[in-house]
Amino acid sequence: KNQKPRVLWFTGLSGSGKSTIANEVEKKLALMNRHTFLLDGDNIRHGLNKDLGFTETDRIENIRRIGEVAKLMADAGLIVLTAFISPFRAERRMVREMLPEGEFIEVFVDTPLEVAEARDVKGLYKKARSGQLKNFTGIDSPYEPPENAEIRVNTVEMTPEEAADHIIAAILPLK
Ligand code: GGZ
Repeated sequence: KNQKPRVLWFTGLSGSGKSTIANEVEKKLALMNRHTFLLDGDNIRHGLNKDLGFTETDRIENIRRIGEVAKLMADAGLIVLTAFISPFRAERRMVREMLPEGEFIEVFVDTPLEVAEARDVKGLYKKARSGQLKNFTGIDSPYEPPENAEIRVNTVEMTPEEAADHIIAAILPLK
Protein backbone atom coordinates (compact mmCIF):
# COMPACT_ATOMS: atom_id res chain seq x y z
CA LYS A 1 0.00 0.00 0.00
CA ASN A 2 1.28 3.41 -0.84
CA GLN A 3 -1.27 5.48 1.01
CA LYS A 4 -2.87 5.48 4.44
CA PRO A 5 -6.64 5.26 4.28
CA ARG A 6 -8.60 8.17 5.67
CA VAL A 7 -12.22 9.13 6.02
CA LEU A 8 -12.67 12.89 5.62
CA TRP A 9 -16.09 13.35 7.15
CA PHE A 10 -17.57 16.72 6.17
CA THR A 11 -20.42 18.01 8.33
CA GLY A 12 -22.38 21.24 8.14
CA LEU A 13 -25.75 22.75 7.28
CA SER A 14 -27.52 22.42 3.95
CA GLY A 15 -25.90 24.95 1.63
CA SER A 16 -22.80 25.24 3.83
CA GLY A 17 -20.50 24.23 0.97
CA LYS A 18 -19.66 20.64 2.01
CA SER A 19 -19.99 19.14 -1.47
CA THR A 20 -18.23 22.01 -3.21
CA ILE A 21 -15.26 21.89 -0.84
CA ALA A 22 -15.12 18.08 -0.79
CA ASN A 23 -15.02 18.13 -4.62
CA GLU A 24 -12.12 20.61 -4.53
CA VAL A 25 -10.23 18.46 -2.04
CA GLU A 26 -10.82 15.39 -4.20
CA LYS A 27 -9.44 17.16 -7.30
CA LYS A 28 -6.33 18.22 -5.42
CA LEU A 29 -5.77 14.73 -4.01
CA ALA A 30 -6.10 13.28 -7.51
CA LEU A 31 -3.33 15.63 -8.67
CA MET A 32 -1.25 14.21 -5.83
CA ASN A 33 -1.92 10.68 -7.19
CA ARG A 34 -4.12 9.67 -4.27
CA HIS A 35 -6.98 7.25 -4.79
CA THR A 36 -10.17 8.78 -3.49
CA PHE A 37 -13.92 8.28 -3.48
CA LEU A 38 -16.53 10.91 -2.70
CA LEU A 39 -19.79 9.81 -1.13
CA ASP A 40 -22.55 12.40 -1.36
CA GLY A 41 -26.29 12.74 -1.80
CA ASP A 42 -26.02 12.08 -5.53
CA ASN A 43 -24.54 8.62 -5.19
CA ILE A 44 -26.04 7.58 -1.83
CA ARG A 45 -29.42 9.20 -1.27
CA HIS A 46 -30.45 8.33 -4.85
CA GLY A 47 -29.18 4.76 -4.56
CA LEU A 48 -28.37 2.75 -1.43
CA ASN A 49 -30.42 5.09 0.78
CA LYS A 50 -33.29 5.98 -1.50
CA ASP A 51 -35.69 4.43 1.02
CA LEU A 52 -34.72 7.04 3.61
CA GLY A 53 -36.13 10.53 4.21
CA PHE A 54 -35.36 13.23 6.74
CA THR A 55 -36.97 12.12 9.99
CA GLU A 56 -34.55 11.75 12.90
CA THR A 57 -34.69 7.94 12.56
CA ASP A 58 -33.98 8.06 8.83
CA ARG A 59 -31.09 10.50 9.20
CA ILE A 60 -29.54 8.23 11.83
CA GLU A 61 -29.87 5.21 9.51
CA ASN A 62 -28.54 7.30 6.59
CA ILE A 63 -25.37 8.12 8.52
CA ARG A 64 -24.98 4.58 9.87
CA ARG A 65 -25.03 3.08 6.37
CA ILE A 66 -22.71 5.76 4.98
CA GLY A 67 -20.34 5.01 7.86
CA GLU A 68 -20.34 1.31 6.98
CA VAL A 69 -19.69 2.05 3.30
CA ALA A 70 -16.92 4.51 4.17
CA LYS A 71 -15.34 1.85 6.39
CA LEU A 72 -15.37 -0.73 3.58
CA MET A 73 -13.79 1.76 1.22
CA ALA A 74 -11.15 2.74 3.76
CA ASP A 75 -10.46 -0.99 4.28
CA ALA A 76 -9.84 -1.13 0.52
CA GLY A 77 -7.20 1.58 1.01
CA LEU A 78 -9.02 4.62 -0.31
CA ILE A 79 -9.20 8.15 0.94
CA VAL A 80 -12.94 8.52 1.39
CA LEU A 81 -14.66 11.89 1.46
CA THR A 82 -18.26 12.10 2.71
CA ALA A 83 -20.49 15.15 2.32
CA PHE A 84 -23.66 14.81 4.40
CA ILE A 85 -25.20 17.15 6.95
CA SER A 86 -24.76 14.42 9.60
CA PRO A 87 -26.51 16.60 12.15
CA PHE A 88 -26.06 14.48 15.28
CA ARG A 89 -22.92 14.18 17.41
CA ALA A 90 -23.81 10.65 18.50
CA GLU A 91 -23.74 9.22 14.96
CA ARG A 92 -20.58 11.10 14.00
CA ARG A 93 -18.97 9.59 17.10
CA MET A 94 -20.35 6.16 16.17
CA VAL A 95 -18.65 6.31 12.77
CA ARG A 96 -15.42 7.59 14.37
CA GLU A 97 -15.45 4.57 16.69
CA MET A 98 -16.04 2.14 13.80
CA LEU A 99 -12.69 3.13 12.29
CA PRO A 100 -9.10 2.54 13.41
CA GLU A 101 -7.61 5.31 15.58
CA GLY A 102 -6.68 8.37 13.53
CA GLU A 103 -8.49 7.35 10.34
CA PHE A 104 -11.62 9.47 10.90
CA ILE A 105 -11.11 13.16 10.26
CA GLU A 106 -14.09 15.36 11.04
CA VAL A 107 -14.24 18.47 8.86
CA PHE A 108 -16.65 21.09 10.16
CA VAL A 109 -17.85 23.31 7.33
CA ASP A 110 -18.77 26.16 9.61
CA THR A 111 -21.21 28.29 7.68
CA PRO A 112 -23.63 30.17 9.95
CA LEU A 113 -27.33 29.54 9.31
CA GLU A 114 -27.85 33.18 8.28
CA VAL A 115 -25.21 32.82 5.58
CA ALA A 116 -26.46 29.47 4.24
CA GLU A 117 -30.01 30.79 4.30
CA ALA A 118 -29.06 34.01 2.52
CA ARG A 119 -27.33 31.99 -0.24
CA ASP A 120 -30.27 29.56 -0.49
CA VAL A 121 -28.92 28.13 -3.75
CA LYS A 122 -31.73 25.56 -4.08
CA GLY A 123 -34.52 27.62 -2.50
CA LEU A 124 -34.95 25.02 0.24
CA TYR A 125 -34.68 27.46 3.17
CA LYS A 126 -37.46 29.53 1.65
CA LYS A 127 -39.63 26.41 1.42
CA ALA A 128 -38.75 25.44 4.99
CA ARG A 129 -39.59 28.91 6.32
CA SER A 130 -42.94 28.87 4.55
CA GLY A 131 -43.76 25.43 5.97
CA GLN A 132 -43.70 23.68 2.57
CA LEU A 133 -40.72 21.60 3.68
CA LYS A 134 -40.82 19.99 7.12
CA ASN A 135 -37.92 18.82 9.33
CA PHE A 136 -35.43 21.08 7.63
CA THR A 137 -32.03 21.22 9.33
CA GLY A 138 -31.45 24.52 11.12
CA ILE A 139 -35.12 25.52 10.83
CA ASP A 140 -37.24 22.83 12.47
CA SER A 141 -34.69 20.03 12.82
CA PRO A 142 -31.54 20.36 14.94
CA TYR A 143 -27.90 20.63 13.90
CA GLU A 144 -25.34 19.82 16.58
CA PRO A 145 -22.04 21.52 15.66
CA PRO A 146 -18.87 19.50 16.33
CA GLU A 147 -17.10 20.30 19.60
CA ASN A 148 -13.68 19.10 18.57
CA ALA A 149 -13.51 18.51 14.85
CA GLU A 150 -10.00 17.84 13.55
CA ILE A 151 -10.51 20.58 10.96
CA ARG A 152 -12.82 23.59 10.82
CA VAL A 153 -13.24 25.76 7.76
CA ASN A 154 -14.75 29.19 7.88
CA THR A 155 -16.53 29.62 4.56
CA VAL A 156 -17.27 33.27 5.23
CA GLU A 157 -13.56 34.13 5.16
CA MET A 158 -12.33 31.47 2.73
CA THR A 159 -13.20 30.52 -0.83
CA PRO A 160 -13.88 26.81 -1.47
CA GLU A 161 -10.42 26.57 -3.04
CA GLU A 162 -8.73 28.12 0.00
CA ALA A 163 -10.76 25.86 2.28
CA ALA A 164 -9.59 22.84 0.24
CA ASP A 165 -5.94 23.95 0.53
CA HIS A 166 -6.38 24.36 4.28
CA ILE A 167 -7.79 20.84 4.57
CA ILE A 168 -5.02 19.28 2.46
CA ALA A 169 -2.37 21.06 4.55
CA ALA A 170 -4.01 19.77 7.74
CA ILE A 171 -3.99 16.12 6.64
CA LEU A 172 -0.44 16.04 5.27
CA PRO A 173 1.71 13.99 5.30
CA LEU A 174 -0.62 11.41 3.72
CA LYS A 175 1.86 8.59 3.31
C1 GGZ B 1 -32.14 18.94 5.34
C2 GGZ B 1 -32.81 18.33 3.21
C3 GGZ B 1 -34.10 18.13 3.67
C4 GGZ B 1 -34.36 18.36 5.03
C5 GGZ B 1 -34.07 17.67 1.55
N1 GGZ B 1 -33.37 18.74 5.84
O1 GGZ B 1 -28.62 21.44 0.23
P1 GGZ B 1 -28.85 20.06 -0.24
O2 GGZ B 1 -30.39 19.70 -0.22
O3 GGZ B 1 -28.25 19.57 -1.49
O4 GGZ B 1 -28.44 19.15 0.93
C6 GGZ B 1 -29.52 18.73 1.73
C7 GGZ B 1 -29.61 17.23 1.63
C8 GGZ B 1 -29.31 16.66 3.04
O5 GGZ B 1 -29.14 15.28 2.96
P2 GGZ B 1 -28.09 14.56 3.94
O6 GGZ B 1 -28.11 13.11 3.58
O7 GGZ B 1 -26.80 15.25 3.88
O8 GGZ B 1 -28.76 14.82 5.37
S1 GGZ B 1 -28.53 14.04 6.73
O9 GGZ B 1 -27.09 13.89 6.95
O10 GGZ B 1 -29.15 14.89 7.77
O11 GGZ B 1 -29.21 12.72 6.65
C9 GGZ B 1 -30.79 19.24 1.06
C10 GGZ B 1 -31.69 18.05 0.92
O12 GGZ B 1 -30.90 16.88 1.21
N2 GGZ B 1 -32.80 18.05 1.88
N3 GGZ B 1 -34.88 17.71 2.62
N4 GGZ B 1 -35.60 18.20 5.55
N5 GGZ B 1 -31.82 18.75 4.04
